[in-house]
Amino acid sequence: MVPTGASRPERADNTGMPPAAHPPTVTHALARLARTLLPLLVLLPCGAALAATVAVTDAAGRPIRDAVVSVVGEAAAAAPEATAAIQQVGRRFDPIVTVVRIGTAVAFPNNDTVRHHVYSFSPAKRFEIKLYVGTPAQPIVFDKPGIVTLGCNIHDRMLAWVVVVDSPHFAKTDAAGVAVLNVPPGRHRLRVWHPELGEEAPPFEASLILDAARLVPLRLAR
Ligand SMILES: [Cu+2]
Repeated sequence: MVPTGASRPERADNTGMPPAAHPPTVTHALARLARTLLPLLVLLPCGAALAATVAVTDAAGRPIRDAVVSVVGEAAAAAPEATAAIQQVGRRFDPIVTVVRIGTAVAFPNNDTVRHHVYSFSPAKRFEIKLYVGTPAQPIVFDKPGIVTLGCNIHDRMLAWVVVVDSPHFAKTDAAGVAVLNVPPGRHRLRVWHPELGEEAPPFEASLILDAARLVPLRLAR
């Protein structure tokens, strides 16, 4: 039997067949396979938590990039003292979507020569960093869960989002719509958010059985 790409990657590993030996279906399938195999090979000897991969698509089956996937209902530990950065470059925020755990301090380095004025009116975090260049001395600590929409007072087109999650397990999908979660195998309740859903929409949730050997489809269809 020829493995069908992403569905049973461990078979490909056992047979020693390189990805190139698979039917040339779609390059996406191979990319996903590689993405699935790599964490599998790295993490298998450790036991416990394994890298589980989910493939987020829209209702038509097209991959969705920059979707945030988090695991719901896991006990939250103390503040992680984590940090992140969202730069401004070319009059854009980079990255456009950032997912952080509650308590994360986010820096907003301005790498442009023009000044930016970063702000948010979102209930989950209201703040502003008035006209500045370089990196502000104080990062912004995101201390409540929710969706935070970022803007720039000078450049109306600048938009970005910070998704603040109350969960130790979260990831953002890549261009192929794939997110990697380091969770124990088994059933997990996943929450998915994407900028097109906006701040107000109820979160999309799905209960899925995850394991390290399978790319689990997650279709955003209500
Ligand atoms: Cu600006």
